[in-house]
Formats: sequence, structure tokens, C-alpha cells
Amino acid sequence: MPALGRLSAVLLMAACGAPPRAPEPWTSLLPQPQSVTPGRGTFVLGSDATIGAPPGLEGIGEQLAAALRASTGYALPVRPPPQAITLELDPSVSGDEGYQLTVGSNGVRIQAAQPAGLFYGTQTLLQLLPAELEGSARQRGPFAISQGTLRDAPRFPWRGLMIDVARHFFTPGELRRYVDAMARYKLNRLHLHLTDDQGWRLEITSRPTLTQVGAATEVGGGPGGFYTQGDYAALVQYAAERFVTVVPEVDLPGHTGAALSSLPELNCSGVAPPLYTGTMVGLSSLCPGPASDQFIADVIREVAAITPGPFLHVGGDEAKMTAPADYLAFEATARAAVADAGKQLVGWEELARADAGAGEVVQHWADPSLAAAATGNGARVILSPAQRVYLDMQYAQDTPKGVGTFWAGFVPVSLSYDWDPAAWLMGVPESAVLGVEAPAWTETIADTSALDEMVFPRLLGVAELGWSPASARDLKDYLRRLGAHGPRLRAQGLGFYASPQVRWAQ
Ligand code: TNX
Repeated sequence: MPALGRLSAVLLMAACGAPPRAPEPWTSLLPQPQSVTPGRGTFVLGSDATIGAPPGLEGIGEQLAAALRASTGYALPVRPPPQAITLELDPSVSGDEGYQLTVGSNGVRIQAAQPAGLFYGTQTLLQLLPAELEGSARQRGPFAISQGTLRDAPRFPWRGLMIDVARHFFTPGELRRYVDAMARYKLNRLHLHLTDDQGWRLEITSRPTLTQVGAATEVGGGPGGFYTQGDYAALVQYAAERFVTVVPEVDLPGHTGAALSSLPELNCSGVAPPLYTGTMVGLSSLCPGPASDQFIADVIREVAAITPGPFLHVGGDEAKMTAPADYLAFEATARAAVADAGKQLVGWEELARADAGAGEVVQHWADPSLAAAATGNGARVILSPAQRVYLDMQYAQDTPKGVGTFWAGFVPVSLSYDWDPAAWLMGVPESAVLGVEAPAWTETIADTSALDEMVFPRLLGVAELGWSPASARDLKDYLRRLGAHGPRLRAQGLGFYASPQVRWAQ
């Protein structure tokens, strides 16, 4: 250590009792920010640190404090600004989600035009602090943060994770863990696949048998489960506090086995079939007619009423048992119900067959021509190409046995990251791309330890695809940064697949 450095270390020791540990580098942020200008020196976060938040946005400061209190043991009170860490609304910062972060010798300043930007600034700040602070075990401070400035804003407005809670049920508490992780990596859409052949997971008060019967089991015959409307509303609220919008999906007119088992009148035979606990797809269809139309209208009205977010996903995929003309009629019914509820229609790419267009969103998963037809017609597209971001695809031939599938190929960490959403679909310009979403289908994923392994670390790559400018993306550098995030994932209690493509920090 040069003499001056040693002297300042001694002075610091005298001032604070112990030297702060070496600060985290600004070069391991994930997702990669728009631009970073490292400075010199550090700001030292000590036990007297305070957080300043604008009136009405104390909650964002409180969440930052809550993330750090257990591990630091600091009080971190939230007060009117300015404080050591100051959150500040500034209309000159660009974007609904953009922010600017400055670490100077006296403190940290996060500026944003909107609350979401302030929140994302706090998430970046957490990554500038030691990984262990994300856990609950007490760490010895003070903690140095390198000085510098950073400007950041997302490339795409839709950065999503889908969880299939129909094939296997996951509790609200389990989902909250994924919401927490999403927020850390600046993901903002949690798409819940709430209904399918194997389960109906949301209470619909006008049709109580949907959950009394249709939620009773799951793939493999386990106990299943469902969310009461109250459970769902609380989850939506929890997610919203973390700037994650819940996108509910009610899959129609195929993938409706659980509904058909619950309501005889939805079947052309008038007889409800037994519940299905296998993993085949394309087995079911609502019967065309007034009973199904009324069912669709009632369900969409109820789901919309407890969904403050603007989107309502009506599925529409793999309706192999529905005649093409009936499919069009069902989509017209769903479209009218979504419009009546004042929501924006989202559906799988098959919705292109029903002329999806302006104001609507299609989710691409398999057939590039369908998404291109819809965007040619004015729709926008969410990219979920199975061979890149289906989280139920196995990583490699030799990875977790019995969990995941490979119909779209093996999807190692590198492949999942190494593509450009703007160039993925021929004839679909970047302006028509709303963003990216990684679906976790759960036919083979029965619990959170299996789900963690399939979701992490690939979801972090999806986060970067959705957030970072194309020019800031680089596979080799991404794999390096991902390795640096191993301890951070561990501290957060998240399991992950220790891909051999990555050198994981211990
Ligand atoms: C296709 S993707 C499906 C799902 C399955 C998934 C399994 C899509 C819209 N439909 O029903 O769960 O493959 O990977």
C-alpha cells in the first residue's frame, strides 16, 4: 500500500474503529447500465447513515433500508431529504424507469423523473454494496462504496417472467420470493399462467366450482391449490410496491380441462370429464355456444376487477381441439370482454389468426410468421422464443434429471443470453418489440428448489436482454459478471444452476 493510502486507512480506522472493506466494483452490475463513469475514492456507509426520500415516496426509501437493516445492524432511518443517501425526483432525468446515480465523498444521490426510476436506482446501489449485505447474517461495517456516476434507462418496457401455477401450484409466499428477485434485476412483469388442463388457480366468485373442483389437484396428482381473490389482490399489491405489474392469464379456448371438469355446461356432451393430471397438451376445448360465452365474459370481468394493471392475457395457444371458425368466435368474445373491462388484450402468437392488431400484444413462442403477421397489423410483440428463453428447457444433456424438457432444444446459459430481441423475427422492427419474457412452464417442475434451478441464472440474462442497450451487451463480459453474482444469489437465498460455462465467485 502506498504511504498516503496507508495513512488514510489509519485515519479511517481512527475515525470509525475498523477499516471499511474493499468496495464492490462498478464493473459487475447486472443488468449492465447505459453508461458508467467511475470516479476516485469512496463514500463510506456507516452506522449513522440516513436515507432521504421525497414526500409520498418514503416507501422506496424504507425498502432500501429494509434490505440493509438486518445485515448491517444500522437503523437507517428514512427522513426528508437531503440525507446521506438521497432519493430525489427530477423531471430532467429521462424515461419512466430511468435514473441517475451519483456516489460522491459525502453521499449517494439517486435522481429520477418517476418513482420507478428511484426504485431501480436503489437496486443498483445494492449491487454497489457487498453481496453479503443482501442476506440476513450480520456483517461488520462500515461499508465503502466507490465513487462514480451512472445514467441508466431500459431498452424495452416489458421485461417479464411467466410462472405456470396451473401445472404445479405455487403459493403466494413462493411467488413473492420471485417478485423480490425480479425487482433486484429490474424485471417488471410477472405473468401468471393461472388456468390450464391440470388446474384452475384463481377464485371466481360467480363460478365457485372452478376452484372447488378445478383446483383440487395438479400434474402428478398432488394437492394443487388456488388463490382467493384476496390472496391475488395482496400479491398484486406486493408486486406493485416493487414496480412489478402482474399480468393474469386465463387460457382460452384450449387448455381448459380444469374448467371443463368444474362446469358441465362448458362441454358439448354436457358431462364434466374427470380432472387431468398428465402432461399432454392440446386435449381440451370449450364448447362453442352461449354458456361458454357467458363464462368467458364473467371470468374476464372478475379478473379485470381485481387487476389494476392494464393487461389481461387470454391465452389462445394450441387450441387444437377447437375448429378454426369457433376459434375466431371465441377470440371475438374474449376481445369484447377485455375491451369492456378497459384492459389491453395480450395473447399467445396464435392470436394472429384472429387478426390481432393495433393496441394488442402477442407473445411469440414458436412460429415467427404469426408474430410478424400481427405486428404487420399494428400489434406489438413480446419475445419468448422457446429455444432461447423457455425456462423449462434443460440446460444440457446432463443437467437436473427429471426436471425440465428439451422439445425446443437444450438451452445453456450462453444461448439463452446470446441473441438480440430486435433482430430475432424477420420483418418485425425494434419499434414493434415490447420486450422479452421468460416462461417457466411447470409440467416437470414441482417445487421451488427445482424452479430456482431452472429460473436462475437464466432469468438474469433475460433481464439484461430487456434492460441493457444492445451496444452494452457482450457474452463474455456477461458470463464474467454473472459469476460475480453467485454470492449475491446465495445471499438472497436463491438456488441456481451452477453452469460450467461460468466461473462462479465463492
Ligand atoms: C408449449 S408455449 C405450451 C405450454 C407448455 C410448454 C412446455 C405455449 C403457449 N404452450 O402449454 O407448457 O410448451 O414447454
